[in-house]
Amino acid sequence: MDPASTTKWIPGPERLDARVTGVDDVYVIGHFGIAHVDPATWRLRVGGDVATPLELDLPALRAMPAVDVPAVLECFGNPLEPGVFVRRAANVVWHGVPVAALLEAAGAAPSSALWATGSDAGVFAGTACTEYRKDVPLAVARERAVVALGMNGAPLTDEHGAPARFVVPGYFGTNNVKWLRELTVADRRPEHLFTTRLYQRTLPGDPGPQPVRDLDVTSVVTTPPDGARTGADVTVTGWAWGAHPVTSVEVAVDGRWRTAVLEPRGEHRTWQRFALDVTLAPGEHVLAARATDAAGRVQPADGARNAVHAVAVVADR
Ligand SMILES: Nc1nc2c(c(=O)[nH]1)N[C@H]1C(S)=C(S)[C@@H](COP(=O)(O)O)O[C@H]1N2
Ligand SMILES: [Mo]
Repeated sequence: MDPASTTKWIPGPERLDARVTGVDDVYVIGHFGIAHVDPATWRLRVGGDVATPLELDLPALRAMPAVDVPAVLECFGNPLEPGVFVRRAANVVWHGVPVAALLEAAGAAPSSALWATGSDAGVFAGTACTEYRKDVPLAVARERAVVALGMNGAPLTDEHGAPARFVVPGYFGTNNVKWLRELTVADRRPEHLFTTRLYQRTLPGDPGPQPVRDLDVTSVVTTPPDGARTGADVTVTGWAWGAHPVTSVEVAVDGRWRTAVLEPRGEHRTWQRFALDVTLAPGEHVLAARATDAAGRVQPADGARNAVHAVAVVADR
């Protein structure tokens, strides 16, 4: 990565045991570093293919009806090494204004795309950018995106995109544009480093490279932590998530897989708790978890960014 880009904090899986990740344990990524936006002069513009372009200041946005949306926030990974699983993930509660209300107020045309533009700019991967920009299908934005003003009951911090941030639950973190300054209704995808060049991949069956949007099926063991000394009786627990509900999680002790207890996902695109009680013989063991989702996707054993997560422990007698 370029020196300007910031990876401030990537907590280990053992820090992710809480259902709602504390703000201090939410990883921080900024391709051009961390922006500092003056909330007094900040405006959100809603434009492009709309009947009435909007320009809202912070009090105006705060005055609109808001919702609380728990959702997984996960980084796709280093866009220059898309096969490497960096395990930057969190589960947070966004507080914000539904994008549908903004589109309604602006009289958005029935177009195909919504562009979200951030206030940060700089050089990444040798390319100068005048903004950070993403695009998502307009229908998806209308269905579930929010302009978030808060995280976990507090206003957004600068690191996480203050004063306002675009959030699409169920999509990879890259789509959740921090320091949001503009939403643009359009009938095409924008040409940009972060839309059509990076954060693309070709999955089996795809006609060509596609933007990374839907979260992969993933699970992570949060207890016991890697390297732990345990007793004989151990509950292996962690979180499983993806764009689709996770329908089963298996836990392996030294390569022998058993079905874990898994909570259903519920209304929001959050992560789901799994747990399995196991009895370990004295000595070293490898504990692993593997999730399957409602679309039939299974975490691969290795060689993928969402490969099975394993921890090594030592059981005392
Ligand atoms: N404006 C802007 N938004 C951005 C980014 C960025 O560099 N600039 N990085 C994206 C990426 S790749 C991720 S994973 C998430 C990280 O959000 P966080 O730092 O709040 O965890 O922000 C996304 N939104
Ligand atoms: Mo990311």
